[in-house]
Amino acid sequence: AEARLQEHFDATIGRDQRIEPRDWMPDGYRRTLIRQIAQHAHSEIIGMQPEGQWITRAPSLRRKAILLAKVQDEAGHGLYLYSAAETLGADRAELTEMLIDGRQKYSSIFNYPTLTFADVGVIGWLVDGAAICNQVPLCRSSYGPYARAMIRICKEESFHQRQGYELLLTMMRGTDAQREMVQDAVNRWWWPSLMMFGPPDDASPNSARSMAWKIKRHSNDELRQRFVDMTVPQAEKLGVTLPDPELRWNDERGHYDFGAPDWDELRRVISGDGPCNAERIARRRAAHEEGAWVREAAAAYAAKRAAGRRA
Ligand code: FAQ
Repeated sequence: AEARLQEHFDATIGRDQRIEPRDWMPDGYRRTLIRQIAQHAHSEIIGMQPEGQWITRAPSLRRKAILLAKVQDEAGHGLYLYSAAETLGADRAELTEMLIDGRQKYSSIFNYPTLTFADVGVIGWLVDGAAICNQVPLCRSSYGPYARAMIRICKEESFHQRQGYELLLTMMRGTDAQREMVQDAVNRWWWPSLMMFGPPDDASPNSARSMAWKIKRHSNDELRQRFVDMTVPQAEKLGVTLPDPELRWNDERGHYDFGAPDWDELRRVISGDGPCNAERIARRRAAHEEGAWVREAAAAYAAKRAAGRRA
């Protein structure tokens, strides 16, 4: 019977149709999806912190309103994604526990500090730009609830990217000091943004399997190249320099050549030793503990309602 189920699953993937929660799926497929979706959800939730720190220091009411909306969207994305993971049988409370005790990962990018308000613009432009590059193909991921969640998330990410680019355009029209702030932020965020796409293909243990299952549609290096090609003209328009001496157009390939990120740095940051890892997790743990009374009250209220209905 298992062989027939496997055959049906393979045929569904082969026809580019979606796998839905009630369908049979191989254990490895389920595990891989829970891993990737949970990491993605954790990234959205931890990703609220670097920019969130600027909400009280935004330079105008308009910038504050935009930033508040963006950070709230990220909370929404996290909740959406936890729900998608729950359709696979994962327990959200358990996923949160695994995040705060270090058993599950979140994106390396959120372990870098936001030093000036220009960082808010550069996160929108580069980090959300990279996120879009990576996530648009996930709208065609083989698992239905994940793919559908990505559609809405990508629409919101595109607003996030634009608000960042518009912020930077405004700063570049400002004073020399503002232009220097933008360039400094670009220098600090460029390489970590390239690392968001993951290790190079020959060092990416999950890629081949995930691509065969059509969870991932492109390899890490393909998407990294796509991001570079998309971003270089935007940098020129903005008037900033990307900090890579090897960056140049390659006519033969029809793509930009670029230097290699520091893969040791990525390994260090992923394994918990980045500039802000400890701070990010401590903040998340504190928020979880401070929220315990809300969860208890909600559970008590639900129990009371259920008892009332039985009476
Ligand atoms: N950071 O074999 P692969 C956002 C891990 S966007 C940390 O290549 P895979 C929006 C990887 O998990 C950011 N860990 O793995 C936003 C694996 O570890 P494991 C979130 C990384 O899964 C913007 C190991 O290394 N986006 O939040 C990283 O095939 C602004 C080997 O790697 C997503 O999660 C990394 N950079 O490919 C929010 C997108 N790279 O689990 C707020 C969905 C790799 O075996 C503000 N995810 N690792 O122990 C994906 O597309 C994939 O999971 C990749 C990694 C491409 C990230």
